[in-house]
Amino acid sequence: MQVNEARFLSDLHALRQFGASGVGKGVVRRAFSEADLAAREWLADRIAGAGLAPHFDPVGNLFGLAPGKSLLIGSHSDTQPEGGWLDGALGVIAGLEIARAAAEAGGPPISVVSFQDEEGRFGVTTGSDIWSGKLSLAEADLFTDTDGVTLAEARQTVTGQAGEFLSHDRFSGFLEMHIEQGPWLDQSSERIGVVSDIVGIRDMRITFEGRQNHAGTTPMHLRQDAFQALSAFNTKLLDRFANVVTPATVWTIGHVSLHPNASSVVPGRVTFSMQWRDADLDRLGRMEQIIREVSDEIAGDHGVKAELSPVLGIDPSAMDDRIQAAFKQAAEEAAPGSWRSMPSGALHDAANMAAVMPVGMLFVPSIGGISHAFDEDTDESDLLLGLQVLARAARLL
Ligand code: HGY
Ligand code: MN
Ligand code: MN
Repeated sequence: MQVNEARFLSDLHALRQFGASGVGKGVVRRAFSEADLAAREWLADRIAGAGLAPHFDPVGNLFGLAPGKSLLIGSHSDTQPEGGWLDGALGVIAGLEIARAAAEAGGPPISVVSFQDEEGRFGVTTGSDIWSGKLSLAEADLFTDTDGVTLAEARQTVTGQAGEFLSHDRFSGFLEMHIEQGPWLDQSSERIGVVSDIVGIRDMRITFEGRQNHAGTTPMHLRQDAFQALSAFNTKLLDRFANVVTPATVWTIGHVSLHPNASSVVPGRVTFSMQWRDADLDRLGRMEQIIREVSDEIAGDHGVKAELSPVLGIDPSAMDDRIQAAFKQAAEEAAPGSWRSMPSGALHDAANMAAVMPVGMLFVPSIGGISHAFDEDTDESDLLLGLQVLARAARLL
């Protein structure tokens, strides 16, 4: 099996054109958007051209299937509202190239996948959450994006082409190559990361409902101001978390929707995302407890009503030992002394797949440690080295 580097790079750049933002190599390709659906059609054509069978499942995960039992390689091709060109796309196109090269060589049987909504427009990693069986399609159909669109509505666009959910038994394991999206490889000038574990994540929405009123006439002491409640919530949360977190723990309020969002109106309502990540399951639980306590206290102090959504998430997961060993051997052969074993602070479909089959992940460096931003990038030589290490490991396995 011989991978074709020029064909791999050409496909990677072709995928970037779907939803190209016009800012550097940035991409806007949210799950189920026009750009995402067009990219999936293009990918299905490339899959068919590679001699693999394209298969869409009911949530829009796209597979390129080799006959019989196969190794599955891939990632996702949707992006954040402002995304880079490599997050997800790299792993999908690397999977396509290796599956194509294997088909040309007459084996081994390798299939490719592009999961749908890894970036959590609706859930956390929606397509693989559902396929892994952790979440039912019926439950997920009720999830809404930040504009109130449900997954059921969004996936109407793909139900026409959808087949069944595939059996996990079809696959002997799952490999995902990804950009690191953090600073460690870039800072150390190492070129490959072999992932040991993926941290756990929890994600929810919180609403503080106060009283909308006139910003000139309402005395400060009579206000039930939703923004002030959020501001105080954040301050109190930092203070309480300090007793529980480690330097590796992270948490983010990344989406805030303030109503009615006008300068002369005391805000009556705020809805915001609350996300936290850590490698320790117990710590994730203690942080949730603190979030609930602080919400209650803020509701009392500010005269607002706190509503907390159900908590979504993925537990911390370990990568398969045998696959890690194959990656380490392949990395040492291709880049002697220039790789490391490391945990993943970002979430990946591999974390869901670890519950149903042996899984491994490979990282290449992110320039400046930047991702989930238009200027995310990686040196071309590192993209090609990653492809070669992934192909070597696939052969070893
Ligand atoms: O947020 C994450 O870690 C992933 O990119 N969805
Ligand atoms: Mn990703
Ligand atoms: Mn991402």
